[in-house]
Parts: sequence; C-alpha cells; structure tokens
Amino acid sequence: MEEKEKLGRIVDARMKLKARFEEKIKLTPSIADDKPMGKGKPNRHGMPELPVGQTITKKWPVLDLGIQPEIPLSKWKLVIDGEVEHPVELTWEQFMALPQTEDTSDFHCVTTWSKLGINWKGVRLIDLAALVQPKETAAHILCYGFDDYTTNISLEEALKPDVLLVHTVEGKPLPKEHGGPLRMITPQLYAWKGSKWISRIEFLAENKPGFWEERGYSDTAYPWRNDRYSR
Ligand SMILES: Nc1nc2c(c(=O)[nH]1)N[C@H]1C(S)=C(S)[C@@H](COP(=O)(O)O)O[C@H]1N2
Ligand SMILES: [Mo]
Repeated sequence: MEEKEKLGRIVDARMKLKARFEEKIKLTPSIADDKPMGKGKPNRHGMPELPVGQTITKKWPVLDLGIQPEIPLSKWKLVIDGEVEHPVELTWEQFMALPQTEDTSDFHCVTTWSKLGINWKGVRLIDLAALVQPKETAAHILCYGFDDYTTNISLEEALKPDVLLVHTVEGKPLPKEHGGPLRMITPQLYAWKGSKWISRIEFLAENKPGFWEERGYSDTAYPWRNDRYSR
C-alpha cells in the first residue's frame, strides 16, 4: 500500500472513533464537573487509576502514522529551540550524559486503552528546560518526531516531573515500534502528547496545534476530564 493511502486509512479510522465519542460525550453531563471522572483506587496523583471511558490492557498496542523511522544512534540528534536563551542540538552521547530519572507511571491512549504501572528511565523535560532556559514569553511546546509527527503541550503540563524523554522501558532499550531510541511520555495526559522518535522540541509563545490537534483532538488532552476532542 502507498504510504499516503496508509496514512489516509489511519486518519479515517481515528476520525470515525472521534465521531462515536462525540455522540457519547453529548450524553455525559458530568464533563463540566470538576471531580475527576474514572474508577479504581486513587493512584499517585490522587486521581482514580482508570480514567473515564478507558479499559486496562496488559498488552502494549502500537500506534503510529504507518511509518516507523530507523535512526542509528550515530546520526541521532535532538534539537531544542524556539523561545529559549540557549538553543541546543544534542548528540546521543550528550543526551545520555544528562541527569537520568527513573519513574513508574500510567499510559492512557485516546483510543480507550490504558496500560498501568510502566517503569521508565530517561531525562525529565524540566531538566532539559533548565539547560536551554525558556524565555519569559515561552508558554507552549511543539514536539516533532522523525516521522514528521507533531504534538503540542502547554508548558505547565510539559514541565510536570513525570514528563520524561525515555530510552529504557522495564529495564530494556525502548523498542523501535514504541518510539526508540527516544520518545517522550506524558503520564497525566493522553499518550498522543508523547512523541515517539522525538527529534525536536520547539518552545513557543503562542499555542500551535500538532498533527492530531489540527484534526480536532484536544489541545489539553486531560484523561480525567474525558478531554479527548476540541471540535
Ligand atoms: N512520532 C509519533 N509519536 C506518536 C504517535 C505517532 O504516530 N508518531 N502516536 C501517538 C499515539 S496516538 C499514541 S497512543 C502513542 C502510542 O505509543 P505506543 O505505540 O508506544 O503505544 O504514541 C503517540 N506518539
Ligand atoms: Mo493514541
């Protein structure tokens, strides 16, 4: 199948799911409630462990745009630029020399599966921010993948301490299909906010929608508010 056709089918399937959800959401008056919507015992963020509309999976599905880019570590680099005092371009060695963080967190996909308690190792986005020093004007980030994926996050969400750029999962190198050698994770937002095969983080003064956000996915993507789509 042509890559373009493949991408078209992936986007079509997601748009159909979106339409189904919009019907359901209309029937959910509690969407404006400020109590978190979900079930299970409260997890470490004081939220229920399972956000509304999600089911637990033990497997780990793979979601992408039909391409899984192969990036040899010798060619790999991470650009951090935009509204920052000191833009950088890090090699793999430079990235791995940064302070490393280990954390266990949950993964909630907008297509309704959640995988709980994944152990990750990588670098906190907030530690990368300390390196480049965002300007006063920075209020959002736009993340880019080597597959030309993009996704936006507000700076306040992006700088939460469990937002990591990870290279290791459950003690093993992050597999290519899950975004290896390096991806971002956003445990308190739907997982599409975490770019696989991450290549660039651009700090921005103004919000700029990414790939799915341009197609109606939420800018904020808060799982405990059923905050999946904005239009
Ligand atoms: N670069 C890139 N990052 C991406 C995606 C993608 O297609 N390309 N898909 C997103 C979506 S929709 C989800 S749910 C997660 C899926 O991660 P997984 O394939 O490791 O489960 O990655 C997110 N990050
Ligand atoms: Mo997703």
